[in-house]
Amino acid sequence: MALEGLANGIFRAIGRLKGRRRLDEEELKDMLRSLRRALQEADFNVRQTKEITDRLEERIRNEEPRPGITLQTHAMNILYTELVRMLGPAREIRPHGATIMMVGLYGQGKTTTTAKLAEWYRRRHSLKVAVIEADVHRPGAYAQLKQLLEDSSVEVYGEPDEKDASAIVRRGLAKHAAADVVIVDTAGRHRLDEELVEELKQMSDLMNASERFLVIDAQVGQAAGPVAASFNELVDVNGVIVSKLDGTARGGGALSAVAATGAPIVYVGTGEKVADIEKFESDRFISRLLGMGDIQGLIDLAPEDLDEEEAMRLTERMMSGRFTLNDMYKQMEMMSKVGTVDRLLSFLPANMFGGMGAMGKAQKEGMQQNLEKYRVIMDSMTNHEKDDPLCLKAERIRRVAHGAGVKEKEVRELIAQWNRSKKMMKGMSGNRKLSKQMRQMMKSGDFDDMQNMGM
Ligand SMILES: Nc1nc2c(ncn2[C@@H]2O[C@H](COP(=O)(O)OP(=O)(O)OP(=O)(O)O)[C@@H](O)[C@H]2O)c(=O)[nH]1
Ligand SMILES: [Mg+2]
Repeated sequence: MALEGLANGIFRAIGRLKGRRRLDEEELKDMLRSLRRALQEADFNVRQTKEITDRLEERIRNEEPRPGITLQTHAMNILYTELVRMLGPAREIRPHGATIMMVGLYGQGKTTTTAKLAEWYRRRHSLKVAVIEADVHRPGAYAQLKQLLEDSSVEVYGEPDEKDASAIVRRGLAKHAAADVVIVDTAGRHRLDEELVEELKQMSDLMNASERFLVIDAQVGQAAGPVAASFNELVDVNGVIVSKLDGTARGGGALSAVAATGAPIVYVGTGEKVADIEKFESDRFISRLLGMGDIQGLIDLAPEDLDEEEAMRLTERMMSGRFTLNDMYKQMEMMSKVGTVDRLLSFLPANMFGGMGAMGKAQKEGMQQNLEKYRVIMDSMTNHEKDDPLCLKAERIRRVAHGAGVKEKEVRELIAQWNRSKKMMKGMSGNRKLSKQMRQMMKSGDFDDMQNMGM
């Protein structure tokens, strides 16, 4: 997960409140100091760090947690609100009909992000997408973009030998006039100099770009602020994409510094692969960071071949408290389609699956291997057994193990896993606030009120 260090730091600080009803002066100071350190390590600046910790201190001193809410949850909720406020409201992008110009300094991830966005719009919005490579300075830019999209039906336009970027854009736009959305990758620079400014302005005018997306590497931390501000002034950036959030401890600083300039963060990059992009909405992002889960993000993550209706049916059943081995099987099937378990778990509340969200890396890898094995075992079961795993006593277990070519112990493990998942599902369906929200969400098809469910 991105910003893992920050999350751990916050958990360490707020974790001191676990099981406590109040704090003495020294404990409170200790907790705030530890939180301050976590924020600073994530490269939040001094002012932002102070703002957040001051607010927390004030509210912990003066507010009683609502009845039934522990001091720890109370503190988490305060932090949630403060961080969301700091990162600002989301901006909705309507890609249909858009012409998008990508801008940014050298090596920030423009070309990679161009491919990521193209795939995102093709997959998530079912749009016909074309990309144009207009970087005439970086050798091999066209080949790079082409390669990133080699498995995709996105059209890649480029003229590797042409030196005039505007000419490429003009011809590319003409050729792909029928595309629903066109994304143009441009050249980077060492810094924003006159020449680049001219080139960008010219190109922006030429393509009449409806979106001007600035790509900034999260690694630069707070320095992302001035970069965003200067690009903003020149080409009126209307969306910032913070890339490489996966590879740095300083991402918190980059995000907060960009937000402070007033330019909305619209996506974040979380890896080198084309699929490693996420829509950025501060509330959902922070909710995940603080282990509260992000259901919409989970749905966004699902690949196109995931049966959404099936996912809904499954959710409904989960909420009803009924959960057969078949349900778990389907759930696992979805998980394996989504990609790594690790990625999936980062979207779930930390206490889901009996704390699986907080599993170590080795444990998570272990789980991935288990998925395969469980699948084989279940294939040896009758439907009745999958519906009602409790009927699996010694003799049936022996038969299933034999059929699947595994040890009996492994069949028992599967049943134990199902038992744990079932308990967790029960816990969720017992959470009335959550069930109500889930049901409403399913009825209205509006997922936005799923945020901060406080599971
Ligand atoms: N880990 C990680 N790496 C990324 C991400 N986005 C881009 N990269 C890597 O960063 C490097 C530079 O990315 P490019 O897309 O070539 O950057 P660029 O801005 O087009 O670079 P120039 O065209 O040279 O200015 C590549 O090695 C990418 O794989 C990300 O979100 N996470
Ligand atoms: Mg490039």
